[in-house]
Amino acid sequence: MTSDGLAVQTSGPVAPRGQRLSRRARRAVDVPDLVARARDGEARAVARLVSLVEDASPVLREVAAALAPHTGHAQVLGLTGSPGVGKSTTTTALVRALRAAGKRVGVLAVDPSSPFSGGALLGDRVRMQDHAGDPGVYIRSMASRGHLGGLAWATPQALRVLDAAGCDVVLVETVGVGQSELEIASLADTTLVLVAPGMGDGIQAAKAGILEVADVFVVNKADRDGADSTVRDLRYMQSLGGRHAGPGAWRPPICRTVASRDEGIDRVLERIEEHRRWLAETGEGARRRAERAAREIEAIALAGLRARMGEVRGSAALAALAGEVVAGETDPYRAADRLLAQL
Ligand SMILES: Nc1nc2c(ncn2[C@@H]2O[C@H](COP(=O)(O)OP(=O)(O)O)[C@@H](O)[C@H]2O)c(=O)[nH]1
Ligand SMILES: [Mg+2]
Repeated sequence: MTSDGLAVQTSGPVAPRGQRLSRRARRAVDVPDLVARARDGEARAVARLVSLVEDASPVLREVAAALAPHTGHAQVLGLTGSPGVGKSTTTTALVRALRAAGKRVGVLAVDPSSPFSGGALLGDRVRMQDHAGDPGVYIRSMASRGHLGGLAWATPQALRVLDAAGCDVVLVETVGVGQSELEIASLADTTLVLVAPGMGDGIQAAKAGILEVADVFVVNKADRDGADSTVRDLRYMQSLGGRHAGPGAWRPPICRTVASRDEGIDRVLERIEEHRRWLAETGEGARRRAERAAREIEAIALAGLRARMGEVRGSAALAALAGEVVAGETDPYRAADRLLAQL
């Protein structure tokens, strides 16, 4: 927290996970009060709730239940792309424009690649100070701390907090490294894929399947040489088809921006608005949200299953099954079925 109460927090690199957890666990939490204060726009309460869900606090379930009735309002925008392409700069510019339009905005900066090095996050944080003191903006940097399914697990929960706190738009920035952009695409209503000239991004994009996740392409750093050929590369790859082929399909527009000078940002917002309307008119928006919820349930169920498997490990029941397999009395598949049936 900054002294003015803005929810700028960099978690993860600050203290080891265990330490944070135990310190928090010792403090009693009045969840209904916290949620009420968050809904009143109290940044401190919002930050606390995000910490609770991020740390998988014992009150996580109570928090999730208390938030549920207040969610479903926020428009979620994902920004992804290679490091250095200008995601944070674009996020800042978008926040500025959205604030000018009177929207309440949340930002989640997720860095799944570096749980311990705070460098990039700190850079984000400093830039985001542009918005320090503005009570209509919540900003949160999250590190996934390397635990299994970190991004998949914590980010949707943090999104719920910002949604329930009354954000009209939540921007989620994540480094485009393989799996994470797929995760972010499933989180977001609209996914912006950023590329920049001279980074070989066009080709990389095709390889990483980025074409599939983009709803809007942003060619940032359009002040640099090569922007035209980057746009051409993207157009060419689009012409090769994919999920965007066919009548009524959404064809991701390509926008040019100079985010560091706020150029082209209004166009990007117009395209996002067009996509929002398309999502509503075609029912694709509802479908995406349902899929998002299904994946979330799946992830939580899997985590539960994994935890129970942990309890089974070393148990007499498992030892007995292992004995049967060793003795040739059963095979490992049937043994696993029996184990699952017991869970
Ligand atoms: N020339 C130019 N530089 C930019 C532009 N947008 C961002 N940058 C710079 O590119 C660098 C990386 O930007 P950043 O937003 O941190 O990228 P991120 O890693 O994708 O979040 C910073 O030094 C920015 O100032 C732009 O439109 N033009
Ligand atoms: Mg960044």
